[in-house]
Amino acid sequence: MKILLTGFEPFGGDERNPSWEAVEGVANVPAGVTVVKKRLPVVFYRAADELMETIRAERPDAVISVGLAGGRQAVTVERIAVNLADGRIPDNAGQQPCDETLYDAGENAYFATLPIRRIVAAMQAAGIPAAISNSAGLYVCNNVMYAALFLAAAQGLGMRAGFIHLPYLPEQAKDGAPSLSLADDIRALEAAVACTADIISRN
Ligand code: PCA
Repeated sequence: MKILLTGFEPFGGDERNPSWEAVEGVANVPAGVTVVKKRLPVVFYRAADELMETIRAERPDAVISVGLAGGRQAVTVERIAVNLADGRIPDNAGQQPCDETLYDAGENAYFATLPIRRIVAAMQAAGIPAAISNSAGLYVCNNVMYAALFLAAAQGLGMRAGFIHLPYLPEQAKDGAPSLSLADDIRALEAAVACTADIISRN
């Protein structure tokens, strides 16, 4: 079984992005699971294109994409991706779409096909603050989550896909903003991989 994990480069003036650091750190995965890791640019459409190319090349059974949602208190497992791009800040290529449809051929939204509730429960059982989120935002993270689900739906791939947002690292959190350690981020992702692999192996 193959699981693709993606993280992002830093953006918005931050020097670090825990998403890629945590993906890089994932090591403890169930026997029989191969993890492929890919770092994505924080650039609308380019990130999604790179993800879709990697999916075509690697043919994973599941893709778990990861990003930073600074200000959130917990690791959040996203429920839904929407067919819209709207940048609160410019991306790393200076693009700042406003109320733009991502893909004309796509549905308005897709639900994650990862076992999101079980993943949250597994993270909590590991002592990590975790919750379901009902909005992945309208920035590059939503673009990437949407692209994987759109590709899977349009091409009838059996691949499951979804997205996990991480809080700030303690070093990034200013003015009392909530944060989580990189070690906890890594354990959260390992729980997500184990849960996803378990669901796939039962089908
Ligand atoms: N977070 C941004 C994009 C890259 C990242 O790590 C987002 O939530 O859209």
